[in-house]
Amino acid sequence: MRSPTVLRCLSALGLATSLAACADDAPADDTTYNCEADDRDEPFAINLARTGPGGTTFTIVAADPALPIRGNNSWTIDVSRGGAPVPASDGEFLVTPFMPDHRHGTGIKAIWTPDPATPGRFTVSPINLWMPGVWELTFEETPTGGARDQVVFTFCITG
Ligand SMILES: [Cu+2]
Repeated sequence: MRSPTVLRCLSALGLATSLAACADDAPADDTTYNCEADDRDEPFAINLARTGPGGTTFTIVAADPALPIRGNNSWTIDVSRGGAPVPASDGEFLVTPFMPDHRHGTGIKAIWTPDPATPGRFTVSPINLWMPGVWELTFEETPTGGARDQVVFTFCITG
C-alpha cells in the first residue's frame, strides 16, 4: 500500500536530487517493509551469480554491509563471459536499482572501480537503496561495438 509520503515522493521524481530529501522525510510508517510476506525477492548471498542471455555472468563476491541495507551499499562484482573475465576496458558497466512497486530508482549513480589485481572484478558503490521494500537491480555490460547484456537480481530491504 502506498502511503501519502510515497505519493508525495513520486510526484517529486522529476528532480533526482529530491530523492534523498524524500527518504529523509519518510515518517515512521515508511521505515519498515515486511519482506517475509513478499515472495518476489531472493535471499542475498555471497557468490550469488546470474548469467544474461548474451552469456555475461555477474557474481556478487563480497558485500559491505554483509546484507543489503537501506542506504548505500558497496558490492564487489565479478563479470565474466564464456568463463573469461571481462576487463574494465571491454566497454561500459552499469547497475540500475529500481523499485517496481513505486516505479522509481535512485538519483545516486554507482561507480564501477576495477580491482587492479583481478581482471573482471569491480567494486560497485554506492548502490543506493534508499527506501524499504523490493528492489530490482539490473546489472548490465555493453562491450565496445557489441551488444548489451544484462541480468536482474531482486532483493528486499526491511528497513
Ligand atoms: Cu519506493
